[in-house]
Amino acid sequence: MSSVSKTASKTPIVTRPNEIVTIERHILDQQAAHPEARGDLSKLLYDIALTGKLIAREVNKAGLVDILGETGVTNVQGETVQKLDDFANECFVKTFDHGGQLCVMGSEEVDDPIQIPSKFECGDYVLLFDPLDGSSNIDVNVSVGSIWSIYRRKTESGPGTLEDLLRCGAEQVAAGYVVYGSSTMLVYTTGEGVSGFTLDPSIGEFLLSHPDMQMPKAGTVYSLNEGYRNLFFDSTVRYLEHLQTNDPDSGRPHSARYIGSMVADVHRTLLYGGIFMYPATKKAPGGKLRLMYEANPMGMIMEQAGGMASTGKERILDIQATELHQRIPLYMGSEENVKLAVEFETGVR
Ligand code: AHM
Ligand code: MG
Repeated sequence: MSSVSKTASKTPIVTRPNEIVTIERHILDQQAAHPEARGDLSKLLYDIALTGKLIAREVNKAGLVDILGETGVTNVQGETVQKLDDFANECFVKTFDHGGQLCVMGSEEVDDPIQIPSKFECGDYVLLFDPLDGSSNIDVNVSVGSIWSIYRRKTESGPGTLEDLLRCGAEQVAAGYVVYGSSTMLVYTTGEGVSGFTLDPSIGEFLLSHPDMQMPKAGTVYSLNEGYRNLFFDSTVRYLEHLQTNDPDSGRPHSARYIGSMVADVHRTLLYGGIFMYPATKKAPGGKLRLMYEANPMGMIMEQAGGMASTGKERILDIQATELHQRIPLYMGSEENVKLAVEFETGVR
């Protein structure tokens, strides 16, 4: 492949639905296509929507923090104001620890596995989540998000263990994210394509706004923290130089866009095409982003939308996790763009 096609789409490919479909209805319709399903996965997905709404409500109030009270202190109502990432983490835990569908959870904010309290039943599924990714951006009103993935347990019964959490991304049964932006959107997959829902805050419902999301095969936007250029390995620098070389026939130079909030950067990449990357650096040879909480769920979304997700050398979803908070270099986005990045990273170019 010589380069990314110059006919790459600059407008998102979005099919507008003709009907009003709530996320509940969509989940029910998906479940109906699987008569053998017991409804546990559906219940988990309803609760993801609930958690997204609870966190959206608090994120939207973030700008009022000076009026309502600083985090960590007592506000005028006599309540302690929590840091938003702690609040988001607690929202996930409190929503999911008693439903009977999960046997264990893992959170980017918590060092160890989160067990289901013994007074509640354990179920067949496992939930991993990054409750509020990019939270350092909240003070400047930049979009942040929650990322999650669901697996079937590996152990037979009882409380879940590390074995249930340390998985290969290809085993995910569902994954998605909620982006708290100019509107709140929930995007998810159960392995049958990707659907996007926009929160109508006036009725408190996620409505299907982006059915069957497919990303462009190629795009002309690259997204990474170029401030680390001097720390990148030669293969990455050569790839960047290629993207920046003037070659109008093949659509170069590409444009750079980097928010520094993964959910927002990946969401844009899903809609417009192109590539989002967080490569290995000489300072962080294993990369920064987390395999279980960020790379796997976003990788599944990308693949289900027709894109790719790679470490630069291998498919993200093929990696067997060995540590709960394992980091990984990351290249994800349109198929042509990721293939080209892999060619540079593997020395083919
Ligand atoms: P976090 O989990 O501590 O929020 O870090 C993850 C974030 C991502 O949202 C983003 O892509 C990346 O860190 C930005 O890192 P950098 O500031 O090094 O570019
Ligand atoms: Mg994160």
